[in-house]
Amino acid sequence: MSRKIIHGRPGGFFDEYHRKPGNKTSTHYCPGCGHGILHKLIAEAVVDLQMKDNTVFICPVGCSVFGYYYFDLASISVPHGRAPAVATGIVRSNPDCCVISYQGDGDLGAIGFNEFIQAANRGENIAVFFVNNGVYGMTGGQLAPTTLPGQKTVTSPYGRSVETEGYPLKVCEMVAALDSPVYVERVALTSPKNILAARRALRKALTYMKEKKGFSLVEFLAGCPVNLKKNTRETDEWIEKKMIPYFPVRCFKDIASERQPKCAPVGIYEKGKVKEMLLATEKLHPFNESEIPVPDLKGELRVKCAGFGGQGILSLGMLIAEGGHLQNLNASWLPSYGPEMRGGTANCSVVLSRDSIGSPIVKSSDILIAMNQPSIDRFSADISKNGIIIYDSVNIEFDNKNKCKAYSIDASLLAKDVVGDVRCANSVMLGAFFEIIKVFDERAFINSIYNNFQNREKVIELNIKAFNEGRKNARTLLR
Ligand SMILES: Cc1ncc(C[n+]2csc(CCOP(=O)(O)OP(=O)(O)O)c2C)c(N)n1
Ligand code: SF4
Repeated sequence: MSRKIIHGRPGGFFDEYHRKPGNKTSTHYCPGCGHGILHKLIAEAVVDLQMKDNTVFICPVGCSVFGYYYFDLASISVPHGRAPAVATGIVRSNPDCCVISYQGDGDLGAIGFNEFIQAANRGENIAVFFVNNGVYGMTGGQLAPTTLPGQKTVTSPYGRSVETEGYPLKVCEMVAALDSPVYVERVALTSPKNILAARRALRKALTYMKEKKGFSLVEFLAGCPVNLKKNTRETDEWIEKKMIPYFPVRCFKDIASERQPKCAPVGIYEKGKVKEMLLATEKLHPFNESEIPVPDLKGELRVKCAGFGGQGILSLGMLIAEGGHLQNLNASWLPSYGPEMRGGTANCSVVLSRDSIGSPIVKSSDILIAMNQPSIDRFSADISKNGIIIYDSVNIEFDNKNKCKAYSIDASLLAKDVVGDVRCANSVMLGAFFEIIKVFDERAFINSIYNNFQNREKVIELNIKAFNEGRKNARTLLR
């Protein structure tokens, strides 16, 4: 069999590495590094397979972080471990794109394992090229999930102990056990024979991706001579004698011929349709939102709602956000989850604006709605100049040291005694907020209550009652 010997650089590389500082003709990789060999195989393949113009190369964090110096491809740099998540975004929004998720063993096997395995399990139409050199190369040779038992690294100076660090992660074996992936192969970047096998494997993965057959993984056993403290020949020997017995080079799965090309996901991007889906109860709205005017709101209104988990703090934020949205404002709602949800404090940030919203995070709030003591203690200091605090008098003693505008609402009391359900205290606060802010239209907030408590007529009725009680209570304070 005759093979073309390429002199010079393959077409998938730039002729000159103009993006690279200093020397423009050689890569930054150490001699004998597996990344250099693999880069060359990719650069040849994308041209031979006529994929150069629609391939995105994802540069991970690790020694290959500067892949974009070399590849004359669309490229994108991503945070450590996030390549498959970004690749998913690219290929979902542009299904004709081919995306190479290029990752080291620290990147894929440690910090990014979840992104990786979920993308594999979803069967995304991407090719993952996994460079297993047994260490964290870039950061100085720390132990990686694939470091061999007994292998010394800077963080395992006595050798990897399977007692404490467990056994090396066999990524191909794990992925091959999933139903979605179509092709899984492990190869080694050592002898010419092995490199030719690697060349075939990566071309197969690229071809399947081009044919939209789904998820492919090729694991490349690669050398990192610097961190192994070996020369290049010794490194190849080490891979063949030590790594391959543990990580056998073979094809684990190749079922692309059984699969139909993946169809582009059907997205619903038309605004009216999205709204229709989100507001499934629109029919129930008592008010036609198109008749409700956009409120005269100057700049952004930044609201923080805070209280105990269980007080309906996140729904309160949602009611406000949706109330604004139903008046054609831009609205963001950002909940703070976590252990706070289990009996501790819960909070969420809401931003409303006629213009686009800069950040959904509310640090300095214009309005703080506080429903328990820890919340007012924690957030009252962050109130903006001229900001307003609305708090539940039943649960809070507020020492208004900064003399800001503060309204004490008997929310829990009114909810319990007048409305008949203490869980409606959040809607009492909603009514107080509405009355104090004075820029919104009542109809939008009523619609918001309908949307949030979909079809539960009794609950809607109680919450509207609570809303009106909150308004009444606030009016007595505003007189
Ligand atoms: C979020 C995050 N965590 C950790 C790091 C530090 N970091 C940079 S490269 C790297 C390890 C790279 O190892 P690997 O993925 O195996 O790639 P190699 O350098 O061996 O090719 C780490 C931990 C980082 N940059 N970002
Ligand atoms: S440190 Fe290792 S992985 Fe990084 S460039 Fe050098 S040989 Fe390659």
